[in-house]
Amino acid sequence: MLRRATASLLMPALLAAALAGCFSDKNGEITDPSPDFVSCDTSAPAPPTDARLIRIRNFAFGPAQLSVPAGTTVYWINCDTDAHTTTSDTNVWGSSLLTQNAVFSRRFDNAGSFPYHCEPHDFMTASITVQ
Ligand SMILES: [Cu+2]
Repeated sequence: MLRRATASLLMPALLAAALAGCFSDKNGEITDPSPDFVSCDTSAPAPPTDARLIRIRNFAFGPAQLSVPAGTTVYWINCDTDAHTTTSDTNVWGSSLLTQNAVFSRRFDNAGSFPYHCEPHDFMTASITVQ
């Protein structure tokens, strides 16, 4: 009786969390499928002028410092077997846990400095400057 009541309460919450994880994160999105240049393979084609790629590899964002013109879409791909996030220090965006080869993207329309980190690994820090 108690077990059934608990399950019925949990199911909608779990479903909502699963759907949110599939389709969108806060102020950004999980990108699936991704454009060709979004790859852990460093011989992938260069991004178009309105996009940039950040690879998460060996517990670091690369490049850690990125400067882009306003209107640029930034893609992050996780090249590690461990899961990581891209999480704004100032609550501007936040991805869910990205498993290996998962991609998150966000378009930066406003100028400013946007420091971010990885939620499980607070030593992983980086920033994006939008001009
Ligand atoms: Cu991490």
